[in-house]
Amino acid sequence: MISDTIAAIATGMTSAGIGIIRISGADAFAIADKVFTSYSGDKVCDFKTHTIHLGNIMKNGRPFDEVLLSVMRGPRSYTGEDVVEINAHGGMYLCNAILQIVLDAGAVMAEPGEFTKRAFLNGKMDLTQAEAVMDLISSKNEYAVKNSMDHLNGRLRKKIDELRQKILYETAYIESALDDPEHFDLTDYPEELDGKVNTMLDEIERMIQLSKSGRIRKDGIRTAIIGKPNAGKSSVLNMLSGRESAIVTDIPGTTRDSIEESVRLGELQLNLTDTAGIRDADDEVERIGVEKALKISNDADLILFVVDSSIPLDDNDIKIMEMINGKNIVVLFNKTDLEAVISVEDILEKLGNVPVVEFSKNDEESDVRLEAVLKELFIKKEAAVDDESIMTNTRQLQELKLAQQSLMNVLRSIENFMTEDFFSIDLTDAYKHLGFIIGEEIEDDLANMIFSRFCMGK
Ligand SMILES: Nc1nc2c(ncn2[C@@H]2O[C@H](COP(=O)(O)OP(=O)(O)OP(=O)(O)O)[C@@H](O)[C@H]2O)c(=O)[nH]1
Ligand SMILES: [Mg+2]
Repeated sequence: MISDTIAAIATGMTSAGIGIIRISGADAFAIADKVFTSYSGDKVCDFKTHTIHLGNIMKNGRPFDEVLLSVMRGPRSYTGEDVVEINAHGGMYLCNAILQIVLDAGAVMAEPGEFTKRAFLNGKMDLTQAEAVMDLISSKNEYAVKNSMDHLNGRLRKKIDELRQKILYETAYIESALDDPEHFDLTDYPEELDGKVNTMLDEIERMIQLSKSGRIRKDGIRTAIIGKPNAGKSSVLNMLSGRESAIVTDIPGTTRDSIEESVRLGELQLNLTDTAGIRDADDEVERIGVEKALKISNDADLILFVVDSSIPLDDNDIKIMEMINGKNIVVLFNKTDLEAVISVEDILEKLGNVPVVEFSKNDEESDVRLEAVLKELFIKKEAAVDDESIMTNTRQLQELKLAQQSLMNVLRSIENFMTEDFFSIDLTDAYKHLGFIIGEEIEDDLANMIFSRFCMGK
């Protein structure tokens, strides 16, 4: 049960024009009355809801700061409880001092995210909305803001609800049929259910696919720069980032550890990782670097495969192409300022029809060409999905995948001619995991963990 009245500074911990101290809980008004005297002479307890009042925060019987105090009576407030917000003059010392006065008057310090947690527990929002609040605060670009706002408006919740309703209908049907075989016929049911589950799985698969492009646009494209030693990988990193982040020499094996740089290319954000040149290395340090490069290329959304066009393809190139074949690759046909001894076709022969960009660190148009190709790959294709609500939260995605698993188990049971109660078990599991996404039947520990990642005062 929620019994404490909590308080925290809701604004940033820097000097600013205004600082807000937020109080929420059953005693919010009573506590405010202990610390605040309004110029009108009225008591906070008597203020009308959603009004704002000028007065003083008092300390030891004397005015401490002149503030504007607003009241929101529950349930019409962010947390669903009585809420008071003190708009004080900004400044860390002042805000902390006022918070202390409020705590001395009986409030307890709020945990990070506790206001939003209370909003969730009081049914003001579901978990997708609560998590959207956090995403909104940490948004780094317009796309992220838009997507979080969509979730905050309950669009994702609606989608999950629809799926859950469909599942619930089936479990209810099975239960009824098992209870009352006279009135429900299950003869053709498995086939029918198979069709319905497949439709749900299509929807879920689409959500999972979309989440990838959503994450890419929100957090950037994880891009691995891969190639044999001396292909010019570090030069590519330096050129794109516009600074000398990585050491460049003509000695093969210069880069041993991976180097990261986040760069903006038009609308896209690339989280670049320059890696050690891939070859059979004798040197222990270099060998570890090569292993790391391979792992990074495995986890990447995009591989920039750098090929030195001024020398013949060798075993290292061939080996790398075999390893990355089938992944999301853009070939950088590099060092085009030198005379080419290989052709683009030599590479496409091995890799199939992947995009190729002619690149040279001495040609300033190189990154413009790369940008055009990446736009084609990552933005054009996705333009059609702009209107959809995209799940980008890892926790939610995990639950969605578990629901997907459970539904696949249903299909398997149907295939194996299992009895209907088996369908029911997995359908119920799927229902449960979808429920966890929106925060239904979620355990206390999990709620605590999720909200502890919020910032203070939210
Ligand atoms: N002419 C020309 N030389 C280049 C170009 N890019 C890189 N180089 C040269 O190629 C050599 C290797 O460049 P790096 O960028 O260090 O290559 P790397 O792939 O990072 O090499 P490792 O870290 O050893 O795997 C250096 O001498 C660079 O100056 C280019 O576009 N044109
Ligand atoms: Mg290098």
